[in-house]
Amino acid sequence: MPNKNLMNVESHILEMQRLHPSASGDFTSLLGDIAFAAKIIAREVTRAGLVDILGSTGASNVQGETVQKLDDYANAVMLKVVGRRGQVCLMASEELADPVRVDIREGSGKYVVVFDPLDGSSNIDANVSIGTIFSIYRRRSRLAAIGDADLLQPGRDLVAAGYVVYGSSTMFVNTTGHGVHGYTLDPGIGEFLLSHENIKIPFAAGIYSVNEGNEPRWSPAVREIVRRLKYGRQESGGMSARYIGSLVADFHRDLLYGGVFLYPPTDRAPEGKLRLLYEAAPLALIAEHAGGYASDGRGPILDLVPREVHQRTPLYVGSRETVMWIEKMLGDPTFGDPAFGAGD
Ligand code: P6P
Repeated sequence: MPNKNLMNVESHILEMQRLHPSASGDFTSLLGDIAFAAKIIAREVTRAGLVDILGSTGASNVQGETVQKLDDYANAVMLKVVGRRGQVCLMASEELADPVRVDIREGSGKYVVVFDPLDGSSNIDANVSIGTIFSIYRRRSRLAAIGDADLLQPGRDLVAAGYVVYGSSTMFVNTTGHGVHGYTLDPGIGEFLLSHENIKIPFAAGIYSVNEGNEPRWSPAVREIVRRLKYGRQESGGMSARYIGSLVADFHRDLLYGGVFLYPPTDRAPEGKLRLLYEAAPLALIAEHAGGYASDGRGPILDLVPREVHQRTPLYVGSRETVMWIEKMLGDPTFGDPAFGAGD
């Protein structure tokens, strides 16, 4: 095996694809395209303060959220770069109301890609880390009959998923089914170099990440769960609170250090705020392939079959022991109900 420190993302994925003798190279080149798009986005994110790209376009997206100029830019880059070589037949984006069919003049059109081009963009002006999240599914239908069956697939059927975090450095983290690996961008040579091989998330969390400003809007059970995370449970003492309000940055830290990220339902958002297809499912795949777990409070995120492209879901993701405990508590109808004591 060549010197791993000089392994860029393309060659590392190629190395892993050797495990699939029938691989055509489409998958490897698709991931290479996503890495290329990430470098272009990283360049603009890094210099956003220097050119007139900061701030809002004034428009709003399908979510009703103000679209930041960098959102627009990142979305355009992903649409233009990803699948430009015929590997992709269909794309969906947080920034687009409807999916986009890719005109396959040549190539297999074997894959479907869904993405959040720039998550956490409300933090752009404050120079807080933001990120791109993506999922790759295999097309299920004939090219002429592409539709929801190809797009609305459960996370369990993902062939790859990952994110790019634009922070103190730019890091590309993904899984193609052979472990979770992180690649750090060396701007001097414009390459993502393997820096975090085979990431494993600690079994028990030491950090909890949740917007505690929403506490008045949570159920009694969720309030009791967060209270326990803070004050300690039998198995472990209280945890540290870390919350940036940028999903990719919060998730990335919890993945590396061992933590649990929670976005529970509220009275305003009974299905939660985060989107299943291009936020929860790809991060759930990363978490599970790193030894963690992701739940919607009732069961595995990866088993959920989306009903529509922008569907939201509650999300509890991170260290396996802690997320499993949360899911168990939420499954107990008496937990957190004052009439039954604080539960457990
Ligand atoms: P809240 C950013 O807008 C985002 O979609 C995620 O990146 C982040 O985790 C979440 O919303 C933060 O939401 O309600 O805590 O501000």
